[in-house]
Amino acid sequence: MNRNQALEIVQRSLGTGPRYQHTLRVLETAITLADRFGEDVNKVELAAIFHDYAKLMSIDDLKKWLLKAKEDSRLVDYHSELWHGPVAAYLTHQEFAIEDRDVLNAIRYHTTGRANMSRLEKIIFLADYIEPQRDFPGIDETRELACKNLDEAMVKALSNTIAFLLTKKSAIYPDTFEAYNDLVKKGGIRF
Ligand code: DGI
Ligand code: FE
Ligand code: FE
Repeated sequence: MNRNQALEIVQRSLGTGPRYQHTLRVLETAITLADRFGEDVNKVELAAIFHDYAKLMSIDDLKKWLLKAKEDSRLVDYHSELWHGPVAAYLTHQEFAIEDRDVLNAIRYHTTGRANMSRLEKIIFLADYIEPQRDFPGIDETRELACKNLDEAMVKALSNTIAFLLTKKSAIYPDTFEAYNDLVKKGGIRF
């Protein structure tokens, strides 16, 4: 499937409004990161275009698809914001015959992160986090780090997200902690 076919499919689900515009910005940001870090641009394009494919689904429908996909049963005990990634990966595979595991995992884990993320997974996670219209505390530092080192940018993005969730007393999905732990340990444990 090429870029335009994928965009057409996603437009049918997201329309051309803000969520689609976000997808286009993630696509451009992800391509910049792919060029910088030598990732396969076709894979990056597919993963970026489909990453929020399920974003506008109702919570009931997302839950139904999680069951059908035999997804991690813990997900239903965490924030429903996390569910659209796994559902998008399932539907992209089932409905559009995208078979590339790395592409599917980049879509699957863009909401949560996980330990041992591939370069493609990190690129999609970060592009989603730093696309030009995002405005979180600490975003500029994450953008600067993403020009130099994907792992350091990931640690920054994950720690920002975890800190934000702590301020809200939200539960934190274990894969997010595992992504963070994995990357800080690889960078050398600091006490
Ligand atoms: O779909 P987007 O709006 O583009 O962004 P996203 O896919 O990153 O949305 C996931 C959001 O879910 C994230 O920004 C914060 C929220 N969230 C709630 N619980 C968790 C969580 N994010 C992570 N990583 N881990 C959680 O446990
Ligand atoms: Fe998302
Ligand atoms: Fe997104």
